[in-house]
Amino acid sequence: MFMKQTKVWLILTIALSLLALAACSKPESGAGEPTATTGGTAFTPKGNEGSVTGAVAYTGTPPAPKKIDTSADPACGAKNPNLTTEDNVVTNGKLANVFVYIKDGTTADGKKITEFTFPAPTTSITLDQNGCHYRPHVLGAMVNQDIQITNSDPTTHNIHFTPKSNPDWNQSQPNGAPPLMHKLARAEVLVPVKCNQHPWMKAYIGVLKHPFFAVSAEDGTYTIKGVPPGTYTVVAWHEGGATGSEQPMTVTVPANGSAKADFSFAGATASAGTPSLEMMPALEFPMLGRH
Ligand SMILES: [Cu+2]
Repeated sequence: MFMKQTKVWLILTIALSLLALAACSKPESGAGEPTATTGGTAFTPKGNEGSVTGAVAYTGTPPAPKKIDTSADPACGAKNPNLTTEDNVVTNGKLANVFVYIKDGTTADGKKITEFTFPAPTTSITLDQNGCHYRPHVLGAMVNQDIQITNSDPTTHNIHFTPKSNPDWNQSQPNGAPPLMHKLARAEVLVPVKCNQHPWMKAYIGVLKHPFFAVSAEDGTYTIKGVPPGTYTVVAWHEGGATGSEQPMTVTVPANGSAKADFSFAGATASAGTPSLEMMPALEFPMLGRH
């Protein structure tokens, strides 16, 4: 009799524990809530961080930027009569708008860089619609970082994020409307952004769980700061074709030092790497991401 009761209580206790576990592991319904702090170890700088730096070259003759026909919206032509395509911004053989980021690797003390967690920055990044094109054309954001979208034009834009791992999102923003805010809960390189009013408008946002990314400037240079010493795969992404092209490179960042990673692109495809078919959910762990 006593044994029987104990058994019943035992079964009940196990059942209740399982129920409690199930409740805890339910996906969060509060979209946009910070997810960067779940799982993994919080990254703590040790004061010996270094950097990855380099320049992105464009070999050969880049295709000349094409003039964009803005006649569909006279306000665009009036404000920006010489609007041109921005897929290859080349100055003296250097390529701008290349998104360079740490995709993978291990710190000097043997920890996977992808297993650290980082809080989303409290500062927002801004994507401006100005002269009927996006400024900047390529930008990076951290998971759950606020992206502020401003309209500096005397016309209506309808910004449209078209991600693969994050929800589709679009908003109309008339002239003079307050900034829109948006954020992406999952890592994705890169999220294409378009405008439903002006089909030529394009921007790309690289979204990562860590802050180790940069975009090449007009002189092709970039610097990724605050990188813990270690050996990493650094990837340079440049738009073109359906999903852009990627070039990986292995670098070792010394303590308090700098690793150099120069890249070179040519034409529509990368000269060293191969065109990438994956719009990679970099550093994205679907199972963890659901929590
Ligand atoms: Cu627009």
